[in-house]
Amino acid sequence: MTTDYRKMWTDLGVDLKRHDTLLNALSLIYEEVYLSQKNRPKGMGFYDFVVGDIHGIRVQELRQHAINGSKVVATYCVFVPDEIILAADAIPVGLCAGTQFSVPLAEEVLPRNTCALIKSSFGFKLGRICPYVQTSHLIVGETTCDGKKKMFEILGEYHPIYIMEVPNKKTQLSRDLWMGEVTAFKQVIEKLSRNEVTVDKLAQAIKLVNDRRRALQRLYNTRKARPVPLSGKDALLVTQVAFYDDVARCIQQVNTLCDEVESRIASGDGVFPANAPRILISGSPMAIPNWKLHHILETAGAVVVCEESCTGTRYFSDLVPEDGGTVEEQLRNIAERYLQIHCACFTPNDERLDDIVRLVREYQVDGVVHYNLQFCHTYANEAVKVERILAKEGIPLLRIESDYSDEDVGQLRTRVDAFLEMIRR
Ligand code: BJ8
Repeated sequence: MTTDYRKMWTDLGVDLKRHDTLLNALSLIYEEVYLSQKNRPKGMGFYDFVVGDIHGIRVQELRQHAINGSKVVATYCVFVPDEIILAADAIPVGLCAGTQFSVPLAEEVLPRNTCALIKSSFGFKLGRICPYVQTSHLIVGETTCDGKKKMFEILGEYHPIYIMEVPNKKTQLSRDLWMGEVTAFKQVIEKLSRNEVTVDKLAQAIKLVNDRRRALQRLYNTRKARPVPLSGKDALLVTQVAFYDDVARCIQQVNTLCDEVESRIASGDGVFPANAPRILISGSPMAIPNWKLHHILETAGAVVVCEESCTGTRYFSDLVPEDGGTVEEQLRNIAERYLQIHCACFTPNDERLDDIVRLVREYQVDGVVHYNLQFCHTYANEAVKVERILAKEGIPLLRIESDYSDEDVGQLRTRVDAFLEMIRR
């Protein structure tokens, strides 16, 4: 990193000592996990730069927006509609919560038997480690799972917070409740930003966020090729960065990468041999810098071709219809689209099972790895149904439960090796 951002971080109240330790550790991990890969697309250079500058330029941009009077709205879940935030000239930023670094701090307050994603996000605020949190004017939480819901109550003692109630069913009653929540959220954001969400503004924002979804869909489509033109690790990183990058820049970078990757497909250039076992990972999201499972799989000779998760297909599948003629119609379109996210917080959630089977076929998958973060009860319990449907379809499955620490890496490698051996037979 060439620019010295220390003054900015200090002004934001970041604990520089802890922050230095985090950035040093991240740079070592990135080198080992990412820069060691061979034959990566040139377009990944942008993402190498972004990670190398992870708390630099983007934070500076957000801070400048804030100085100019815009509001920064931080989120943890794909249920919070970016469209509404953007339509009010505010900036959404998806917070990362994928590192073990902030977990011990969180455990001083929260129960240890809480999922790593919850502890990691809480620890970032508690330890004043993340400049994105520090820059934000409001954190928007949700009621998707009990652990998060109760953590947000405590997080509210440290930062302004607003909670959206996500229903647990997809009945008409639940749809009406969710429409009410989306409408109330618009009012909260209008009040925060002091900007009205108009039909024109919302139409522009819907189109912009859809364009990001289209770009990511395009990238994922390239992973259906054999041989695969980019690694699962690289594709995961592109999605992770999309959560906090400027939306227009994200669209442009992803499409540039797609141009290159599509020409690789045309010339038969791949990053793994054509016969490498093709893996679908399904389950809990992997927030940056949680690259553990992808790294284990891809250094064992497999290639991850798709993620059925909120840092994968659930983030960008389904567009918001762009033809709403009134704000109410647009909000209904937004509400309906977001209810198509098949998170395990819903009961029943059989659409997710259908998605997994469909993705296995579309991406020519040889085996599924079901991933759930330790202490995440919704995904752990839903794995029972995933196991049944995949057994019925004759698709091999490996169930992994893990956290952000390195303690189980050896054991995971052994299990992954055995699974790949079984697939190859
Ligand atoms: S829409 S998956 S991003 S809630 S892993 S904190 S569920 S105990 S992250 Fe998620 Fe939204 Fe659903 Fe997606 Fe709780 Fe489970 Fe932890 Fe989780």
